[in-house]
Amino acid sequence: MSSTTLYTFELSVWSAVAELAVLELGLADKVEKKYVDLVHGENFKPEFVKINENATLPTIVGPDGTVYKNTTDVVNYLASIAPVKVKAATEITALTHEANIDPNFALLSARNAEELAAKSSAFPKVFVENRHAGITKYSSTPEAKPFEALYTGKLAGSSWLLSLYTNTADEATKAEFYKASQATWDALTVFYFETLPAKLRDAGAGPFLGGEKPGVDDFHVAARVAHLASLFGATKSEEGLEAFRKGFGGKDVPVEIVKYWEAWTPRESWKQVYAKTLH
Ligand SMILES: N[C@@H](CCC(=O)N[C@@H](CS)C(=O)NCC(=O)O)C(=O)O
Ligand SMILES: *[C@@H]1O[C@H](CO)[C@@H](O)[C@H](O)[C@H]1NC(C)=O
Ligand SMILES: *[C@@H]1O[C@H](CO)[C@@H](O)[C@H](O)[C@H]1NC(C)=O
Repeated sequence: MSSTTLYTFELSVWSAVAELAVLELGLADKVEKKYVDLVHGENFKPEFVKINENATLPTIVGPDGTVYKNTTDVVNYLASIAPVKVKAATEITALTHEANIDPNFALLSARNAEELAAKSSAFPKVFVENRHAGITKYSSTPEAKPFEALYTGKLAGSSWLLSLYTNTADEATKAEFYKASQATWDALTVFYFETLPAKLRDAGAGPFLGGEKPGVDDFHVAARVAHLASLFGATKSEEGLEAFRKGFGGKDVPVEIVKYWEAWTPRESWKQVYAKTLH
């Protein structure tokens, strides 16, 4: 192996972190991208699970065969080989990955029956169904045998989601799901209205956490703000801030977030990564 391979997907929030990093760090010529269709559960193909036993994107296989299996490791590795030097990760990177603000759970979350019904006739339903079909298919192959624990866990999770999304879950299961969803949105509200604005203020003149140009923290944070806007229905960058305001019930968007959005959206990297749609 001689090149660096990035396993990625165009609708994946965490893959977008790696894709922004590749472009901002001047690595586009050095990194070969391979697409893994998460919407159809292709990340659960045993061939991919052999590479990353967590079956997640982004994943990088370096020239010496070393595998970087989570977003933090992937981006830190990219920064370490880049011709362009940027500010290294701080605790902000870890904050963006806290389990209580998981963006992929936020996508599927529903705080009440109305929200669940709405999502059950939209993209989240398609994702839940196809992903479940993918896990079911790949888990039953002989090649899946060595990874039984992964498949058993993923199948349990996806069966639970499917029961909610096909309205076959019992009342207690639904109530628990609504509660978990509410907790995630409460935590997201704190993150976007308090934690992140405070970190941006502490960063000084900015406009990025990394200073005049984006640093490692900024790749993680940028993908999260883009993803949040998409959860609120924005597909284009121009719609992002209004979607953000409406999505949080009409509360003014913190000025730090407005400035941050305005600093990112004109950049070439952002325009390329979000060319088709915010995600
Ligand atoms: N902690 C992991 C999370 C990565 C992750 O969950 N990625 C999503 C895509 S944004 C994924 O691969 N999901 C696979 C699935 O459908 O379970 C990281 O930081 O890389
Ligand atoms: C794999 O997933 C487990 C459980 O979520 C997590 O603790 C572990 O850190 C993950 N591995 C990597 C390389 O991120
Ligand atoms: C990423 O993977 C590394 C190596 O397996 C692990 O030490 C680290 O805890 C993981 N980080 C996250 C945020 O999952």
